[in-house]
Amino acid sequence: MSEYDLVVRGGTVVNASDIVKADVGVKDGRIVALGEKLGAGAKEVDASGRLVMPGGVDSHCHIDQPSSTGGRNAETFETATRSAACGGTTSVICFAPQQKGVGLADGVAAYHERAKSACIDYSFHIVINDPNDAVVGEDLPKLIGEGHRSIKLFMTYASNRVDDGQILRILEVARRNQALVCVHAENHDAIMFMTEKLLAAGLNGTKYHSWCKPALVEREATYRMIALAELMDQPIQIFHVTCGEAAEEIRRAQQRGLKIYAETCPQYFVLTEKDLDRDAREGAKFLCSPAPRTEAEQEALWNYVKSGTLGNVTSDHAPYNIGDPDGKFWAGDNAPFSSIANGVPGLETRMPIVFHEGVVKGRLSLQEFVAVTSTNAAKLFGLHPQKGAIAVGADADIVVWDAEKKTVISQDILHHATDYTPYEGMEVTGWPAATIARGAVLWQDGEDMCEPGYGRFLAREPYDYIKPRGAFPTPFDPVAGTVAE
Ligand code: DUC
Ligand code: ZN
Ligand code: ZN
Repeated sequence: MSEYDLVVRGGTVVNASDIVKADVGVKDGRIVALGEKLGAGAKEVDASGRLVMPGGVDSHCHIDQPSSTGGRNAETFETATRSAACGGTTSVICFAPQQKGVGLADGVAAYHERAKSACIDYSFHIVINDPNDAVVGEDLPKLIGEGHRSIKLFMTYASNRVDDGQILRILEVARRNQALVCVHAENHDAIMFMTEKLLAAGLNGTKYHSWCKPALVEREATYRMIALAELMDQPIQIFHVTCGEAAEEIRRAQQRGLKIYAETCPQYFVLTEKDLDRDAREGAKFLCSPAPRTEAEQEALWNYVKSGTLGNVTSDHAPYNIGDPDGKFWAGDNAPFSSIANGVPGLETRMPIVFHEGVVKGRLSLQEFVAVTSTNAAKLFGLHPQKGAIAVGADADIVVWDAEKKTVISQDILHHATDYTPYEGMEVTGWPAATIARGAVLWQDGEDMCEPGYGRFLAREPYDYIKPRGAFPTPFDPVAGTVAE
């Protein structure tokens, strides 16, 4: 009988902390041995000449979810997670949104049902757009207690946005119940004002999407959100940072010891506002929020990734079909930029683009690549060391990486259900040779072996990153209602 269920043999194991040559032995879905010349596995994956890294943890993806700006999401949990696995990702955290007219608990239960077709493990951020008494007093504490340890709020989008008073209520309930608050930070009123003015001036094209929401609307909202979090002593994560000026606010807050975390996304490394300056059919492929910026901002972002201000890189996968009347153009073929569904698909291309732009171009070490694509998100969302590490006792979530393989990204080779990729024609070096999730091989040398329903819900217990600092700006604790001695 074989000693192991699976051995990944002969590769170079890269963790966020170090690099070693080792075989990886797997039993019952977990890593049980790391070492030289391990005994036989019932199954063996040859990793010689390849990197063996923790499977990706993509902590920001919109799957089978209604859009904030109209349009039908193009993916089911099956298609999205299949595509993620083929791109080296083994866990996703997506969104269970509060839906109008449906109690929060019922809405979340409906998402658990949909997610039953997932091919890889998953967890949820609970999206709150109406923090009423029932939600903050009853539903949310219960859901957090059941392992949904992160909340998402939007500072913009008419259908989702919460105002500063509502934000404070959400921060309060998160602090009381130990959950992280994740934020889409853009100034809603400024965006609406600019949009009205642009449309009134006849400037409707996709190019003007970036004009209605310049970097300063992101910087202002980021700064405001940090201030509100500081007032409540509540850890937060700022989602999809696109520019140096917002990242700088985050850096300053971190330097003062505040628990402010932040991510960026591959689209902000490789797309710019020039991609929006095309006819609507083409421009819509790149239309996402916040808007893609400039090449100078791309370089600025890398510096903040390198220094750790921006700790993880997520896909913000938000797929809307170009050719579907309910997709990007749900409001009609001639819709202005303000009525085109926001978002780009990217679960499958996230790791290859970060590897190419980061490691191949000399901006990141291999360990930093692992940190920003896997380990840091696992830590930030309470999944580490079960996820995000090649270590004895961890889940056997592994990507075997071919660092030499050149691939031209194109719609033909991807496994998502979206009808385009914004990265069509981009050549990258580095692609997953095999993806293994809890010991099962899901993808190997071009063959997809994903099984719908294999993925499991990841309930999350309280953990260090979401513990408050224990310091308010005044002696008054607004959560407990007490005054410090
Ligand atoms: N912006 C969002 O806020 N969410 C999904 C996609 C997008 O572009
Ligand atoms: Zn967002
Ligand atoms: Zn998003």
